[in-house]
Amino acid sequence: MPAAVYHYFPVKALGEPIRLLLSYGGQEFQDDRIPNDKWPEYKPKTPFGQMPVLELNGKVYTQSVAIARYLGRKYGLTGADIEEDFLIDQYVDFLNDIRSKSAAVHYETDAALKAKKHEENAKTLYPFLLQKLDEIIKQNNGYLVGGKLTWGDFVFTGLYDYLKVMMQAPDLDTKYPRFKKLYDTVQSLPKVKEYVAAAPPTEC
Ligand SMILES: N[C@@H](CCC(=O)N[C@@H](CS)C(=O)NCC(=O)O)C(=O)O
Repeated sequence: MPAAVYHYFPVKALGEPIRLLLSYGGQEFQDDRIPNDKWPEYKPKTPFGQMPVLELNGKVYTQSVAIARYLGRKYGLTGADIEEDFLIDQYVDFLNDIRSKSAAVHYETDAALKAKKHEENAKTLYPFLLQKLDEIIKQNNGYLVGGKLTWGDFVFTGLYDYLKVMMQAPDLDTKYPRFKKLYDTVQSLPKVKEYVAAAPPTEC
């Protein structure tokens, strides 16, 4: 068995930040993309009945943010002090709030209700949240925290395509060029770039 096996669905979504971090850290891993029809078989073997799950050096890790923070520490992608570490946590939680608010609409099964909820969010909530996020990146010289690369930037980049789809915002790159610039910065890190080039293409 390889030293690392990473289990997630065959999409980016919540799983991609960890694939990007493992790649950045030069950690070879088996990218085990479990399709929906195979999930019921694997689910009972996971710690909490959910993915992502990372097997590394004989240990099992789960919870996407905890894993991202752990790999961030491992690969020197933390803040300069506990104040910056706090800010990374704060902004990663904020990103996940944006994710869960847009997911609540994206996964709504009643089409009319979905359209209504989307219209409401697109009018005020999404612009409010996205402007806040843009301001954070502006104040931090193109990154989330401290004007330098941290594991929070990997969470942002990994979630970005998923957020675009869930918010029905294909124009996010042009509306908020700082988002695209940060995304490109992370995606063009040499080892990350190698992973991205070889990864199966998925919309989000
Ligand atoms: N808090 C968890 C949430 C994990 C989660 O929601 N995983 C979803 C996929 S994104 C899942 O495993 N869904 C299948 C299921 O619950 O059966 C984390 O951040 O890792």
